[in-house]
Amino acid sequence: MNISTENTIAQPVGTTLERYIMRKQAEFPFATGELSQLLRDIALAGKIVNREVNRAGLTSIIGSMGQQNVQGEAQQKLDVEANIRFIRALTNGGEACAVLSEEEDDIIHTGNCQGKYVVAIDPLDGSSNIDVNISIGTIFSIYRRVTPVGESATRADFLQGGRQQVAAGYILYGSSTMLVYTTGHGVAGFTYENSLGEFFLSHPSITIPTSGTVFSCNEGYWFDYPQYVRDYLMQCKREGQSGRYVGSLVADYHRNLLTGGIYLYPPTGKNPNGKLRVLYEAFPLAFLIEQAGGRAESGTGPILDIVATEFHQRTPLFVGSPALVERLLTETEVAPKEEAIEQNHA
Ligand code: P6P
Repeated sequence: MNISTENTIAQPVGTTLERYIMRKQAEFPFATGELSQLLRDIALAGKIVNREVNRAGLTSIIGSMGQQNVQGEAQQKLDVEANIRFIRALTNGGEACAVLSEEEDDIIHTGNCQGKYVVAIDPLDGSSNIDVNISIGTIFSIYRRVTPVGESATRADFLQGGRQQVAAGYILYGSSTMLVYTTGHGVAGFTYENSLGEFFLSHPSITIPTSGTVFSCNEGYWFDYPQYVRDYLMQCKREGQSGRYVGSLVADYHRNLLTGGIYLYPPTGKNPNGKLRVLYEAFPLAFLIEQAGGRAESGTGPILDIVATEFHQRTPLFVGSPALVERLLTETEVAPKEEAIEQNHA
C-alpha cells in the first residue's frame, strides 16, 4: 500500500517539541544539550500545570490561599501549585542552579551548582482570572550564570541586562495550551495535544504584523495615564480601532503577536513605575517580540536596554507591532521622554 500524505488515514501528527529541540540543537555543533534539557524541564512543568488549570474547577485548587505573596498580592492556590511545580521541575532537571520566581522574595537555590543557567519565572500570571475561567499564562526567562560553575548563584546571575537572555518564552493556558519560545533564532509556537501529552509544532516561525488595529490597556486608569498615552489612545479611537483587554498579560500579548496590535501598561498612580515586572515579564516578552519583528519600550527606551537592579522591579511596558509602538512614541503631542522629564521636575 502506498502510504502517502494524500491518504485520509495515518495523517502525520507533526513535529514534537522534543524533536524540534533536538533538530535545533544539532544546528549548533558546540551545543552541549543543557539548554535543551532546561526547555524540556519547563515544558514538563507546563504540562502538569496545564492539567491542574484544566481541572481547577473540579478540585479544591481554585480560590485564594487567604494570604499574600511577596508582592503583597492575593495568592491564589494555583499560584502556589504552579510555583512548586516549576521550581521542582527545574530542580530535578539539574540544569538550573537557581530560580527567581514572582512568588518568592529571594533566589531559590536548586542545589545544582554545576548548572550553567538561571531561570526567572512568573509561574502563573493573571491568576486572578482562574476562578472565572479566563486564559492565564506562565512567563520565563533564561540566563547563562555569570558566577563560576560549582558555586552557589548570586544576585549578579539574575541582575543582568535584557539582552543577555539566552532564551525566553511563555505557556498560554487558553482555549488550547501553547508553548511559545525563542533562543534568539526566531520564535516558534507549539500546541499541546492532551490525548498524547505532547506539544506539537504549530507555529514554526512567528512574526508579528508590522501594524494593527488593536490596543490593549486598562482604560480605568485613563486619568492616571501620561498625556502622550491618552493622545495615542484618542487617535486609535478616532480611527475606529478595537480595544481588546483580557486582563491577562499572556493572553493579550499572544493575540497581538499573531494578529497585530499593541499592549500598554503605562505608569499609573497606583504603580508609578508601571505594574509589570522587568525580569520575568517585560524582559522575556520583549526578547520574544524583537525576535518576532516587533518592539517593546518602557517609554524612555527599549525594554531590553534596561539593566535590572532589583529582583522584582517594575517597568512601564508598551509592546507589539513596531509601527504602533513607533507611533505611540513619536506621533503624540508630548514625546514620552519630554513628559517624563517634566514630571520629574514637577
Ligand atoms: P490591571 C495580571 O495581574 C497582570 O499582571 C497581567 O496579567 C495583566 O495584563 C495586568 O496585570 C492587569 O492589571 O491593573 O489592568 O488589573
